Amino acid sequence: MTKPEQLQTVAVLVPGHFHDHAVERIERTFKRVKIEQADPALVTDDMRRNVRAIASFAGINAGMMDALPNLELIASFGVGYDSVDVSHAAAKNIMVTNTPDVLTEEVADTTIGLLINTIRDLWRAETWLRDGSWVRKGNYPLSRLTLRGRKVGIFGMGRIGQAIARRLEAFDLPIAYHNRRQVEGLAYAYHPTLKGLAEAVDTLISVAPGGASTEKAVNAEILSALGPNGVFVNIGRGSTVDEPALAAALANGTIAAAGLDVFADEPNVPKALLDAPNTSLLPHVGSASEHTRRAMADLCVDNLVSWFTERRPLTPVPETVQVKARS
Ligand code: NAP
Ligand code: 8YV
Repeated sequence: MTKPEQLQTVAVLVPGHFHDHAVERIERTFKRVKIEQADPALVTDDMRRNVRAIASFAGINAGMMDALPNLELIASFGVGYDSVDVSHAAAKNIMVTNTPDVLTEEVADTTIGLLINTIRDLWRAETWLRDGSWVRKGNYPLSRLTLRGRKVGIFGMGRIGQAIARRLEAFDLPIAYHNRRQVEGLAYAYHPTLKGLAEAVDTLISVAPGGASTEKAVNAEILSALGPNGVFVNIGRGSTVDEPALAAALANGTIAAAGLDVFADEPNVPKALLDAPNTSLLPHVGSASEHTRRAMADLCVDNLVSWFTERRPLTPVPETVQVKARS
């Protein structure tokens, strides 16, 4: 254990740009070590000898972990940690923490906004007002789609999925979901396959994590099962979608519209999705309010403090929960 007043001796590596409040707390509490990006080629001898933790937005790969023999903890900023090689971390006895719960309600709010924006064309209607079309051309055309009468399926009924479902209950819409395991005590209809869920609903919201088990899970077959009145919303990870298949489904009427906050190769968005008249696109802003990002920053740094003072993490990811602190 390190006494709180001795934390200044603990070197914490912070790659690239990081959240201002987190940086300020890390500087006040620990010895912050800067590196341009999480690239093992940039690791100096001094870092190799001294760095005991990383606090990062960015992905941390096996090479980066191997370059830092005294690394004990990766405090990842965000609930999704698909960009951290957690199996390598577990094998090397490195703890990984994330920032769950503190962003759940914010991300669920954003999802509902994106869903309505997509279905009721609100961003185009606002552009119509702002560019003078209302004055020159008259009323904005009626929206082709409505939320009324829809059946909603949630792919990834975890913390955020359940917060989205709670909101949708107030909209009087039936809700179903797909996870690998049924959630005990949850009254919504469970589908053991994503295809079964897509067949049963006309509105599919994906809030599943990234990673090998969900890679391109939303593909041509799933979109075809959703059908021509289908709306797809993705607030989870871009890697879960076959983007060329989605662009084709939007162009040929296989589904009606899509609302996307996340993309496979951020910040690059495929031109076919940008040009499609039936998409609503956001630049990964699910949790992006000052309030929620500050709460995420605090939890990220609280994990560092707890690890080095109490030798236990606050919010370890399941894959490294068994990792023990070195004495
Ligand atoms: P969570 O509580 O862990 O929920 C994830 C859910 O996905 C679980 O219910 C899990 O159930 C299910 N799942 C995982 N792998 C699956 C698979 N292969 N097939 C089917 N279902 C699967 O996580 P959360 O806090 O709700 O966050 C979910 C994700 O949202 C994050 O991982 C992140 O990628 C994304 N996110 C995005 C933003 C944004 O700004 N757009 C913000 C925050 C989070 P089973 O284990 O039973 O399958
Ligand atoms: C953040 C997210 O945009 O928490 C997540 O998984 O995707 C978002 O909240 C991201 O973590 C910022 O790095």
